[in-house]
Parts: sequence; C-alpha cells; structure tokens
Amino acid sequence: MRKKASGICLLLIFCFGIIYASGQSGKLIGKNVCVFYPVNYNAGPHTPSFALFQEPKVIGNVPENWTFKPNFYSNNGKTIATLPIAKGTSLYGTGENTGSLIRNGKKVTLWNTDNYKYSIDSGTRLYQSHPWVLGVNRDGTAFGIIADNSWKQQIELTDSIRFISYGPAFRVIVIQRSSPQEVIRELANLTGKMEMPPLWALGYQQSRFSYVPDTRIKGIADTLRMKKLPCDVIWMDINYMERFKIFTFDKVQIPDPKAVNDYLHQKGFKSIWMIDPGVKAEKDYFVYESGSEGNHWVQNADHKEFNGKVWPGKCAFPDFTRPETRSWWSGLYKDFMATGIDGVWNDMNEPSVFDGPAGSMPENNWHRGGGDLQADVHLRYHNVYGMLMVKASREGILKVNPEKRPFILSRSGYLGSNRFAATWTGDNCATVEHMKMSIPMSLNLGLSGQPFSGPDMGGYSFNTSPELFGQWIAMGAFFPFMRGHAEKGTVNKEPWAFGTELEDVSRTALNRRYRLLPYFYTLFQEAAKTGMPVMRPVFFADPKDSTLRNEEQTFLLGDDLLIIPKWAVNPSLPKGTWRTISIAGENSSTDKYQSDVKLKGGAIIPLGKYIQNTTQYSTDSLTLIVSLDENGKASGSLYEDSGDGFQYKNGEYLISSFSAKQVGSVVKVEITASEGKLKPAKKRYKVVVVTNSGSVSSNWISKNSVSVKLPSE
Ligand code: NBV
Repeated sequence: MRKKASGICLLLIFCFGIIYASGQSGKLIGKNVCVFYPVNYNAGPHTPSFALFQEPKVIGNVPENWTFKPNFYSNNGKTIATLPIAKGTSLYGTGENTGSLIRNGKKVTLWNTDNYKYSIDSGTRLYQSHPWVLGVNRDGTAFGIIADNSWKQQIELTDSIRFISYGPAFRVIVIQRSSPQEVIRELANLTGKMEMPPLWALGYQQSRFSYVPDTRIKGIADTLRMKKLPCDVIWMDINYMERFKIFTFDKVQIPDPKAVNDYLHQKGFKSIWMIDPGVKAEKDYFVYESGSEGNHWVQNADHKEFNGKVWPGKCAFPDFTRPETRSWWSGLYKDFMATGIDGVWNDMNEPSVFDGPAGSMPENNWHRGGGDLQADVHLRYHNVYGMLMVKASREGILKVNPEKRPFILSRSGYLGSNRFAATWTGDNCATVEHMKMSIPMSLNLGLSGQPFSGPDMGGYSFNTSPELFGQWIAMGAFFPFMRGHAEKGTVNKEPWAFGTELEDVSRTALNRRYRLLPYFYTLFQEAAKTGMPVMRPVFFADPKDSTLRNEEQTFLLGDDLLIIPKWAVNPSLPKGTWRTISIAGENSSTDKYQSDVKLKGGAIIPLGKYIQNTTQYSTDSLTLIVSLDENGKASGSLYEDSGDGFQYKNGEYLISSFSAKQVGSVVKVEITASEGKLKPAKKRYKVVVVTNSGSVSSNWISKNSVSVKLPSE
C-alpha cells in the first residue's frame, strides 16, 4: 500500500497489527540526494548518526518529479521502510555477506555476530552491519539507499527493498545517479572516506593464531627473508598476552616485546598485535582497576557492571559510547605502542561474549552515552560497538605516534567504519567454497564503503591442502588486504609449508603483488580521495551490460586490470580489448595457479621493482605496461608520497600522468607531472607495449619520453 506523500500528513490505518503512516517529509541534501523522515521520527535515538560523517545540510525541497521515495510504517512493534524494486534492477551492498555478489532475493540480519565458520544462521548475519543497498537499474543508472539506523534490523530484498528495525522510526537517504560508480562516490561523501593507509599495509602480511614464543616469531620472519618470500608484516595473536589480559605480555613467551619489535624492524617487517575489548575482571590488573575507577564498563539492565565470559574468563566491557571511556581507552595505547608496535588488531568487538545471548551482550544492557549521544540500550549500540572501539583505538595510536598513519584491523564494523579501520572477513574455512566466496564478500564491502578488506587467505579453520593454498595465494595477491592467517591446531600455512612447488607458486604471487604496488598505491589514494573501491565488480566496466551483473568469479583491480582466477569457469567478461600481461615473469596462460591478469585497451599501468618489503620500495625504475585502444592511445597515472605520515595532506605528493600514442609503427609514451608539490625525482622507464600478438619492450631510458617500435605485421 503506497500513497502519494505530500508534506507531513499522518494517516494511520490499523489492519492486522500493521500501522501505515503514509505521511513523510523529505529534503534535498545534495544533487539528487534526498533524506526522508517518517512522520513519527524522533532524532534522539538516531543522532548523531554513526553512518554519516556529518549531519547533512538541507539545500532545498525534494524535487517535484522525485518519485523514488520510501514508504514508512510499523508492524508489531517494528519500524519499517520500503522502496519498490523495478524489474531489471540489480541490488548490491548490504555490507559483509556470505552468498552471491548480487543481493536480489536475499535477507540479511544486521546484528554483528562472531560467526565462526559462517555457520550461525547460514551466515546471514556476520561481523558487520551496513544498512545500505546499491541498486543498478536496467539502463545502468543507479541508486543507493542508507537506512540511517544503528538499531538491530533486517534488510529484505525479496519483493521490495525493506529495512525492518527493532528500534524507533528512522530516516532514509536516497541517492540517484547516472552510474553505480557515482553512487559509491556519493556514499563516501556522506559516510566518510578511508584515511590513506601506510604503504606497508599494502604488502603481504603473515599471521597465525598464534606465533609464540618470541623465537617462533623471529623464525617466521627469518624464513620469509631467507626464502625470498616478500612480506611486510608479522601478526601477533592472542597468545602473546599474559592469560589473555589485554595490554599485557606473557612473561615467559614474550619476555621482551620491544626486542621482538626491534628484531622485526631490523629485518624490514612491521608488527601488529591484537587487542580485544573484553577486560579480565581481576583485582590488581591495571586495566580493570583503572577502568573500574573511571566507571567505564557497560552496565546490565540493573545499571550494575555487566560481566560476560571471553578468553580471559569473566570480563567487563568498556562502554565506548562514553567520551570519557574512549579517551581512557585511547590512553591505554601509550605504553603498549612504546614497545615499537606498528599496528593494532581489534578482534572480538561485535562484541563477542561466549556466555551471552546469541554470543553477545543482552539487548537490554545499558550504555550511558555522553556528549550528544543519549544513554540507551545495547539493542541500539550493539552494531556500532566495534566502530566506537576502533575510533578510540585510532585516536590513542595517533596520539602516541602523531607522525605516522595508524593501521587498525577490525573484525566488527558498521557503515562508515572505513573512516577508522580496515577489515577482514572473519573466521572462514579452508574450503574451495569459502575461497571463491571471498571475492563477492570483499566486492560487496567495497560497494558498501569499505575499500580495505580481504579474507584469511588460505582459510582460517580446517587444514589447507597444497592445491587450495596455491589457488588462494595466487588470487589473494590482488585483494586490497592480503594476509595469510590460520586457526590454532591447523597445519602450518606459511607460503613454504606446502612443499617447494607451492613455495614457488607463492613467491611468484607475492612478486606480482609487490611489483604492482605502484598501481595498488595509486588505487588506495583514489579510494581515500573519492571512496572508489580498490577491488571492483566486473559490471563496473559496463553497468549497462546485464550479462556482467552476476559475475563474481572475476573482478577488476581499479578500472584497468581484470583478474581471472585459474578456477573461474566461463566467467562473463566485459567487452572490448583486454590483453593478458605478465607481471613477474609468469605465463598465466600455461600456469596452473597464477590468475590471468588482463590490461584494458587504452590503459597504462606502472610496475615497480622486485622487492622483499616496502622499506625497499622506490619508484626510481618503473616499467610501464601499455595496452593501446583502437585509436592507438593509452593513458594511466601514478600516485607517490612518502608512504607514511601526513605531509601529503599539505600537498607533498606527486601524481604523474602517462600517455601513449601510436604514430605509424612507433608508440611514444610521455610522462608528465600533473599534480602535487613533490618534485619529480629522476626516474628510469622501460615501456612494454602488449599487443594482440605478444609484447614489445624498450630499453631502460632516463627520459620522460620513451618510444617503442612495433614490428611490422
Ligand atoms: O584471537 C584468536 C582468534 C583469531 O585468530 C581470529 O582471527 C579471530 O577471528 N579470534 C577470532 C578469537 C576466537 C577464535 C575462535
């Protein structure tokens, strides 16, 4: 039942428990962006918004011809917003999901859940909540819908787009644009962009639950270097702590954490250490003592300290809705980071509570809020608990190291948490199914505002077979976040653990990633600036082409590279010219593992040197791979800055443009500095033109203009 809504008019019809409130008011808040309010909207339980970067500014009224509006009503105590789905519309987004890339027909529960092996409710609720749907119309135009609501809710995409909330009536924002890319950019304008990560976070990362004692950590680092397997980061999981107490180190396993970090740094590694939210409720434990003194704990329905069981046993949980609690939490990082830690891994922050209802806190637990935020029940704040935690973690880390870009990995998240942390897709399994599904999972995170994600590469639970590991690392090299991780008790899963053949496969995959870093870094800068995902669905190549809408075996890296894993069967590929390239000496057409990487006709991408970690990163020698379009032209770009710190915000960066043109049988490539204050350093270039019948290379040339003569046909 949909009625034409005009102004605020309230019409309540009681039928079978459903209350239809047909009135609504709307405002224009951007070009083709409107916010709609149900008549019974009350801002208190919804603002300040967690999703929106700032409160939207009203710039006018909803245009007369705007027909795509939500219909608000309530049913048995739930508040609901619906919008119709026109025939031929493809739906995406809804955050972190199992299942297909395309979300038509799906039901998703937004209630952050520690979902080991994705087994609870068939994985229809995972660690994160994104009340967001991207729609691509039949003609390739697109829309986006934000339900600005942190309360527990469901998204149903069956006969209509339906947000069903357990909280009070909420507002809905509708974006309409000419393409899905434009919608994603507008989503980022509204919900905020990722900060530029440090360059090292784009390298390969080696993890396991857990590398202890300290000699094992060093051994892993040494082996990676000895075997020339490029890697930037070693991860320390929960066993480094003293009886799982956060901000402590086990005296036997890690007697000197600073020495561990120093050792890693000497070898060109960074270190990331885990911090969970659960604080062991133990007398004389400094975190619990100071937390209790500051009255920082989430309360139960009786307004007493809530306790629940997690790794350390009985725990209290910081109430991150309180500004005082966030600043206390931030302060805890001071001594911790002083040991030389480079990044932080915030796990279990749904929050996961082993003995709580549905594996978390009771919905009627009490958060006290503060500032503009009202005190309210956990039902309202559950989905943003992890986001508030990583916000506080980020502030703390930044305070200790104001000259460095913080890196935090968070398991839980909410629409907009890309502003504070990167993410991974939790406890997957070492199965072919989960390997394949990691593509649509990261794609939909990217289409939901989170550009920096990836799975536990190789699979977390269960033992991994050599074959699966080879397929996974070959494909994982092209994900925004590339980390190998494994559950306690499973076989070793480091790149050398599966024999020499797989070690070679891994080395090639890692070399491909490291040579691609100039391109990756350029894409991360675009993501930080505009919100465009690093890893993009193939339908971005041509949103009008309906045959691409379901494609999820393959993906785009930026606009110019198409990644086709070896296991992909009959993928739907974009039309036009896409030429296979070799990045690190591989021949993917005959290789059993290495994904086919195709460069779009009309594109140029920069490749860097073979390096073992990003402390060796340099753009002084670049290989430009050129794939000409049908007019004999191609272009590309490179973003450079110091790789860490914030000087880039003062213009200390450089964007170079590459343009190629074929005249007769000669392809001439020109390199020009196009943006930024950084002085272009002297560089050598080698140009490789890929044609339909092979490739032709220039010599190394130290000039900004390089010509290549193509052989006569
Ligand atoms: O800290 C241990 C694990 C960690 O390895 C994993 O990546 C997280 O998703 N953590 C969950 C705790 C529970 C594991 C069953």
